[in-house]
Amino acid sequence: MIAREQKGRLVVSMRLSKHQFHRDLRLSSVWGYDGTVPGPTIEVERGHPVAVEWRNELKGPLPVVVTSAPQHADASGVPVQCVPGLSGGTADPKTAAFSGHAIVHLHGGLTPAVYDGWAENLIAPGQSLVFYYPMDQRAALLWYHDHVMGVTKFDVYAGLSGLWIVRDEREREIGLPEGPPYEIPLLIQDRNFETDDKGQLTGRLLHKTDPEVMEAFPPFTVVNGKIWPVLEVHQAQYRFRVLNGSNARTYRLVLFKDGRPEINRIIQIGIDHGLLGSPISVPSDGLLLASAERADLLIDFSDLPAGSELTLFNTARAPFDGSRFPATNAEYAADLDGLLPYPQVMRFRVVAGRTTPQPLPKVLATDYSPPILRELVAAPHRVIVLVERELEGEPNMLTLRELAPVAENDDSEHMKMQGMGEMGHQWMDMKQMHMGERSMQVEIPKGEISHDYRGPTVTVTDAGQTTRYRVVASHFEDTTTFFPVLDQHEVWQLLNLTGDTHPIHLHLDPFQIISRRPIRYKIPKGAIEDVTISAAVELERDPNDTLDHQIDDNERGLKDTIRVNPNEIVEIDVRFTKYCGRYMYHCHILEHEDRDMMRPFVTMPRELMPFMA
Ligand SMILES: [Cu+2]
Repeated sequence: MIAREQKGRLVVSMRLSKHQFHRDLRLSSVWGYDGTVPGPTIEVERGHPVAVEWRNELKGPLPVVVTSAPQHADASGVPVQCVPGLSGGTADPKTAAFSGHAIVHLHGGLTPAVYDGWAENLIAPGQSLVFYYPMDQRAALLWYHDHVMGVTKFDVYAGLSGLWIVRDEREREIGLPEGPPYEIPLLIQDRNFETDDKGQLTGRLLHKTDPEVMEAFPPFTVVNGKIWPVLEVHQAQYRFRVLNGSNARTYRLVLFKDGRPEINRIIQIGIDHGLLGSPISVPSDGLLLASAERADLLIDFSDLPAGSELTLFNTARAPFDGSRFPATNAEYAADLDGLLPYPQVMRFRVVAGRTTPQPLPKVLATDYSPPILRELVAAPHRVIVLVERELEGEPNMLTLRELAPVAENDDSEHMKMQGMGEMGHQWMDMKQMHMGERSMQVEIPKGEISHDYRGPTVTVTDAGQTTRYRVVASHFEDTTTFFPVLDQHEVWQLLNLTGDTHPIHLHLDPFQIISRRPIRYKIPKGAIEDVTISAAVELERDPNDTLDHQIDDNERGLKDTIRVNPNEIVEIDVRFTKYCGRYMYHCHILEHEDRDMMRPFVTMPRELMPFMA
């Protein structure tokens, strides 16, 4: 669907329809944009606004059986998530009662807040909304998907996602393939299916979790709506626009031919928000993509004889925790305990028809530069801890807990409070703290600083200096504490106190990663309450930690989703540029986002800050 050909005015209807995920599988009922899975790929031109009328013509019930199996593994020890069927679970009646409320978010879009798809602003069946997308942003692969509060995991699983490509002149100067046949989007997802009394697949979509794993990790990999597809390619260079659109699964993609990885056949030129500064190789273990991450890849098949076959494997265990797997063993990556029964993703079959690839310039993007650390020292810092709370008899609760510093009782020198800076009246105080070589300031929301606070705290110790924090917000509906000022750089620090990797996504502008470092932490027994938490975090490596905590080359660019691994702090350079209003940031594991790893922030024009009493 090319916006230009429709004068920038598009109509997309969300509809109940039928889709065949595999030629040997019966038809599945789906909810799809224009009734297709994935939805139509929308192509737009930078600087040419697009209006989309999103029509909700969905009919309930949800075309997905939702169940939580009573056991993690069956009698033979196979985890139930690795097999089709309900595995003794019963269909959840609450989800079967859905009538089809929806809301659309354009992921990666620089979109005014009213059109961003706030999770509670729903379009009921029979209603429609016209969303206006300015498209004043660089070329990139974006995607649109449902974002309804609490049930995004089911709506996206039912089929509500599609790709959105922004094009610009820089990509044309470079001479990159645009459109068929040599540019091909690959939307990777995973799905499971119900079985009948005889154990035969019915085709009906199944979202299955279990008592030990709250995320659905379905066994069948789906690319562009097809399980394990084969793509015929000419002896030519192709451009693949890859998106991980799965609910929860992280992929580590390894291209294989004749029993060996062919990592060097792939050149990566772009990430979430478009072109990198220069072409790079993908990591030697393979290309990691957590939910919502994108990669722009060139793969050259021009040297291969017709009839050659290459297979794309996934080697990432689930739930993903950042651990490595050697690319050379990708064929044998199947791992039931790692909820990866089939590492196969797709296959490429080379057919006759040779073209010589165009040489690629050494410089790709010229419109951004890496973060300048010394300029960020004085930037406002925001601290967020990722916390998992275990609950009896129900799935765990995950939260993004926003922290504010509290004064030390002993008033030690590094905690000395400072007066308000040039920030305006929004912030009452600033505090100096030291992290390694750098000295930085923490912004404290007005009214949040407390010299006499005696409750649970999170302490963060770096190079002998300790800062105490308390939680000021945990759940989505808690008060808003983040009010970023437009055009001002901020440092957001994400500290992962859980055992899994979380891809954290910010709506609106892209950001850049500054650092990724190991942490160790202690949480006393019972110290994770609904809102509060006590924890002692040190910015040093845990002796049992085997991760390298490196920043991959393909993370040094404009990102909107960043992986935060276990035992890790990730710092990102955030700057919102244009649109004011209420947006969300969240974990992009949809089961986490829905429960309750999502928080609001409000972007503000500087001149209004003094009036934010
Ligand atoms: Cu998460």
